[in-house]
Formats: sequence, structure tokens, C-alpha cells
Amino acid sequence: MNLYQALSEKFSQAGDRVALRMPETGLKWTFNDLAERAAQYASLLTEQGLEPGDRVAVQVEKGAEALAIYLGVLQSGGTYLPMNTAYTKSELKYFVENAEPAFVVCSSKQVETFSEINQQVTAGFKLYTLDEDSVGSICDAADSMPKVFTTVERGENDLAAILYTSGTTGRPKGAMISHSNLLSNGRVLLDYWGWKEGDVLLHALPIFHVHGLFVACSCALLNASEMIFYSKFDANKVLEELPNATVMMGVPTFYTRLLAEKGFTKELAANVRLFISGSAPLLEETFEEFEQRTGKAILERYGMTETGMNTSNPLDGKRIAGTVGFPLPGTEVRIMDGDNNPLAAGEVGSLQVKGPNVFQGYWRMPEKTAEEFTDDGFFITGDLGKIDDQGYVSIVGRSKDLIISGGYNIYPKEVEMVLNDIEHIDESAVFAFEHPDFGEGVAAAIVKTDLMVDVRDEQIIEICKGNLAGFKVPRRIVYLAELPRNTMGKVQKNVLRDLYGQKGYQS
Ligand code: MCA
Ligand code: AMP
Repeated sequence: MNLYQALSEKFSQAGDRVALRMPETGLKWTFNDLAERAAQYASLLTEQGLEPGDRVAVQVEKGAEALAIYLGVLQSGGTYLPMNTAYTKSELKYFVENAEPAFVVCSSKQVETFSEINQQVTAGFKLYTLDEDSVGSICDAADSMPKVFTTVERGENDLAAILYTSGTTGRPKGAMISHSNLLSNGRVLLDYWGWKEGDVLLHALPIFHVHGLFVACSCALLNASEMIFYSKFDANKVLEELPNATVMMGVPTFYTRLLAEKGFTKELAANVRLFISGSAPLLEETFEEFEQRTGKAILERYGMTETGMNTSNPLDGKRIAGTVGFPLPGTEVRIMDGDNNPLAAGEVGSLQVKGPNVFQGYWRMPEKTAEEFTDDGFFITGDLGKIDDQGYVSIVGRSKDLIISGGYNIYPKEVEMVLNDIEHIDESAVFAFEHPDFGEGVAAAIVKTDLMVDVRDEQIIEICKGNLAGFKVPRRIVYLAELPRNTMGKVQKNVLRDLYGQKGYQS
């Protein structure tokens, strides 16, 4: 059992059909190209000593080669560890120390960073490069490798990937995702969303997170569908290819940005049978405006790094704005109260899930894993939800302290740790403000050690940029004499959000 086997099942039949088309460069890869390149990467890694289960950490720009490396890692029995290209050295060092990869692939501009990290960690790794234009030492090394490779057998619980997700403690956790987690979820989505021959996916998501890598690529590969593969989302460029696509997936920001384009018309969207949204809440007004403009109802679904997809609005039934639809076949979803008793329809509580899609736990953190599961094996998502009497699930809030900005997760604790280390900052509280483009933006309330001391936004932002991925850097900063706290001494982030997080707030 190896996910690659299933993903590539239709490759030979699809043969010379286009698998990937990159409109920005004009490059096209057929399914044969993809299979051969994956085999070359699998051969290379194996020849270089990869043992099944070894981690291969990858921080590269999106492209056909990057996808082939992912497939090659799967095929060789390795565990794929993708990393956002926005991560800074301190974030990367943590992942490498924690995951102990045997191989790292990065862009040439990151070679110095990873070489330094390699000298500081106990278990060293082999370093290869891959650049945006598909040039790099890993491509050169793979060129001379055989184009056929016998897929390595894996057990169903063996790890296909580790994806880091930050935590409420500020310490990222590696979610261990097995071959069968990904395969079961991919197959369910293939069926639930009615993938059929001739479907073409417009793919403008990054491929270092679950949405772009697993949800999007698993469906397209299992179905042997062409992917129109953009390096990143650009509304103008996407409009050019929309008439050639039948399915599009995106975070809500993609849809609000499309709606902001005058050229986005009903005619341009006519060929797309399914617009899917997830990773963050889709506003009802976006759903409605989109339906008015295109005549199509966006299908919203809900998932997590740890679980893959849990629920989805229906393909044929009514898609209801503000809901994330029904539990997917095979996945149980329940809403529980504070004492872990089931709640009635319509009542809001802790949303928990169980099913073949749920991950294997956090890498080398058994206590953390145990904390997030109930005694009867449900994963506690940290989302607050309700299920109506027709079975539609809605996400109404979060019990975890989390900001979702343009589909990226930011755990305030991680930002607060960086802020609190800055000279003259006594303490801080990071919270969400309403952002017109990203849904939520990162705001910071800062208490200085001395009211009179001069601390400037620019200094704070610069230090944050040196330590945190750009999307985690605060875009709104307020200085307070003290943080609002409840009688237990806990910072009241809801008060901060009400006072400084509203749309109309002016600093
Ligand atoms: C970029 N920037 C951001 C974000 N993206 N700031 C806040 N939130 C963001 N999401 C900042 C950069 O740091 C930079 O800051 C400036 O914006 C311009 O960067 P650029 O890369 O040009 O931005 P962009 O191209 O406009 O990107 C916006 C985007 C992108 C297209 C919405 O963030 C995106 O593709 N998001 C999708 C994320 C995703 O795939 N999430 C799925 C996770 P400065 O100028 O200061 O340097 S998986 C998941 O959540 C679960 C499983 C699920 O259910 O799917
Ligand atoms: P991540 O950790 O990046 O996998 O993000 C998972 C979180 O994103 C979930 O726990 C939810 O809080 C949020 N999320 C994903 N999809 C949706 C959605 N359709 N509506 C609301 N929140 C969502």
C-alpha cells in the first residue's frame, strides 16, 4: 500500500495527455513526463541512501519539478515534509531539528541558511537545490537516473507526510499523515465532488499546505485530470485560463479578489462546473455576490491539516452559505459540551471528528497527541460548531487562539513570543482585525516597559520579519498602558478585537 500507487494508477492510460500546464512559462508535462520524473527522483533519493520513513524536507517555489519531487518521495517510501517559502531561518531551524530530515531541497537563495542549520543540528542532511525555473542540483542529479522505479511498499499507517502546524503554545507540531489518511480522503472527495473525465483543475494554491497539495492534487491525479498550474494566485492571470477549467479550488481571498475584477463575468466562469472554497470562512456576502455575478454557488468545505477534509456542501443538493455542509462519507462529526456530552441540533459546542482521514498524531509529541483526542477516539478540532436539524454543519468560532489570514494560520502565541523578546516591550497580545482582503489580519497590542520609551512600529515590524514568515507579521499595532484582563488574569482578546479589530478602527 503506497499512496503513489493509487495516485498514478491512471497515469499510463493517460500517457501523453497533459498533466500539468504552466501558463506563466508555457511549460507542459504529460502524465508520462510526470511518472518518469517522479521515478527519477525516487531513484536518486534511494541511491543516495533514503530508507523508508526518512523525511525529505522541501522548501521550494511551486512548479512541475516540485510536484514530481513530492511524488518521487512517496514512491521511494520517504516521508514528505513541505515548508512554506515564507518561513524564516529560525522557523526552519525548528522544523529541521524536530523532524531530522535525511534530505533537504531548497532554492539556491536558501542554501546558506540550510548549510548553517546543517552545522548546528545533530543529525545532518543531504542538501539539494531547486529554483523557480526548475533548475537546480536535484534536477541535474535526477537527469541521469532511471525513469522507472518500483514503488516501495508501505503499511497503511506509515507516514506519507509530516506537515507542521503551529500550536497554541507557540511551538509548532508536526502532524503525521499516513498513506491511508490521504488516500481515503482523496477517494472520498473524488466521488463526492463528482470528478469525471475531461475535468480540468485550475490550481493557483501553494503546494506546501494541505489544500493545494492534498485536496487539489490528489483529486486531479486520481482522476488523471489536467492541472492548469499557476505559481501563485493572480486574479488577472487566472481570468485568462478560467474558460479552460471545469473545477477551481481556492481560499476565500481568491474569490473576493476575482469579484473585485470587472472583467470577471458570467461568460468567463461558464465552463467551471465547481468553484470550491475552504481553509477559512467564506462570508455569506461573498457567496451571494458570486452567485449573482456567475450564477454559480460556491461549494464550501471544511478541513484541517490534521484531518484533511471533514465536511462539504453537496454537489447536487443545496449549498448553504455560512455552512460547511455535511460530514463526508466515513467521517463522523459531533458537537459536544464542556463535559464532553453530545449537544442537540443547533447548539454550539466543541466540534470533534473521527474517521480514516484523521492523522496519526503529532511527531514525537505523544502527550500533545493524547490531549487532543477524547477517550473514545475523536479528534478535538478546536473549532466551535453546530449541526442543524438537516445535518448541515456550521463553524461558528474557535476555542483555540488562532488567526486565519488569507487561508494561512497564525497562532498568536508564536508572534507574542517574538514581540515579548523585543527590548522595551513588556508584554503583548496578538489578535485578529477585520481585513478586507485576507478576512483576518494580525494585530498586536503592546505594553511598553516605560510609557515614555520610544518604540516604533517599523522597528517592531523589522524584528518580526527577521523571525517570522511575512504573513505572521502584525499589520496593525496599538500601544496600551495595560492589557485588558478578566478576574482570572487572562488577557481578554475579545475586548481587544472589539476595540481595535473592527473594520472602521483608525489608529
Ligand atoms: C501574503 N501576505 C500575507 C498573506 N499572503 N499576509 C497575510 N496573510 C496572507 N495570507 C503578505 C506577504 O508577507 C507580503 O508582505 C505581501 O502580503 C505580499 O505577498 P504576496 O506573496 O505577493 O501575496 P499574495 O500573492 O497577495 O498572496 C495572498 C494569497 C496567498 C494569494 C491569498 O496568501 C495564498 O495563496 N493563500 C492561500 C493559503 C493556503 O493555501 N492555505 C491553505 C492551508 P510584505 O509586503 O510585508 O512583505 S491548508 C488549510 O488551511 C486546511 C487544511 C484547509 O481547510 O484547507
Ligand atoms: P489548518 O491548521 O491550516 O489546517 O487550518 C484548519 C482550520 O482552518 C480549521 O480548524 C478551521 O478553523 C479553519 N477552516 C478550514 N476550513 C474552513 C471553513 N470552510 N470555514 C471556517 N473555517 C475553516
